[in-house]
Amino acid sequence: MPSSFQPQLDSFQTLGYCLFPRVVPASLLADLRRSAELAREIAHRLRGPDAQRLQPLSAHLAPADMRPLEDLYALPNLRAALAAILPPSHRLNVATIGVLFEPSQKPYTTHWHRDARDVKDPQRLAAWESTQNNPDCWNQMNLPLYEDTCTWVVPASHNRPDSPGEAAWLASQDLPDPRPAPTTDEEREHRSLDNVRAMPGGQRVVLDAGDLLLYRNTLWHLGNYTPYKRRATLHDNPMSPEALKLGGEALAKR
Ligand SMILES: O=C(O)CCC(=O)C(=O)O
Repeated sequence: MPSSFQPQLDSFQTLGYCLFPRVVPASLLADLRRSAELAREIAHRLRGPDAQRLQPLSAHLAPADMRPLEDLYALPNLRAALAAILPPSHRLNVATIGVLFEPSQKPYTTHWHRDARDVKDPQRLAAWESTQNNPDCWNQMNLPLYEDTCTWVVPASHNRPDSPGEAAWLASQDLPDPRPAPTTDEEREHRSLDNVRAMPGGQRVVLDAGDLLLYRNTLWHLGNYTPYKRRATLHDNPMSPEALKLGGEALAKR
């Protein structure tokens, strides 16, 4: 492993995520943006103007429009970055890549979550916890094609149980919200940010076009979106089919 990846490896292991600047060259960025804009039109047609994603792109785009994504996954520096951080079992598969968009009408935020964890079902929760620290499972990446400040994380939450503050936030979600419902887009935007900032230790991740964010999706995280922040962020799970299946089986357990 090149010693230059050591800071990213330390960050991934201790904080649950790491950033690689400028993985995508400018010429490829242009081609990827063209494919992502085609995907945006399809997402809006299929899922409406506030569609969060289209995934997998391979189910929707013509082979010629998938070519830039194939070129992306062939980039030696992208492959080297993943090889430096992820276990040897990891795989890049262009068939599974998707793209995340901003809403074109209404601001909103996803809830804080650890991907696929079901806290209401003890058996499924135990199954998720049994894979939480399996390095083959739960690896995710974002590759923004425009500057992206939508993703927030709680650094270093990926490999531990909930802190008392996180547990209190979770419990608060079951209580009725005494605040009046927002009526304007600006009130909605502020309410989203209030909800984002209610999680102790939450931090915004700042990415520029062409950067790579690699993270454990066992990390507390969310996406906070507004129509005026243009977004087309490629999104995938660089894991082996076996690791994907293992995670899926843990989740399906009853
Ligand atoms: O938009 C993001 O970066 C995160 C999205 C996310 O966590 C989700 O959709 O579950």
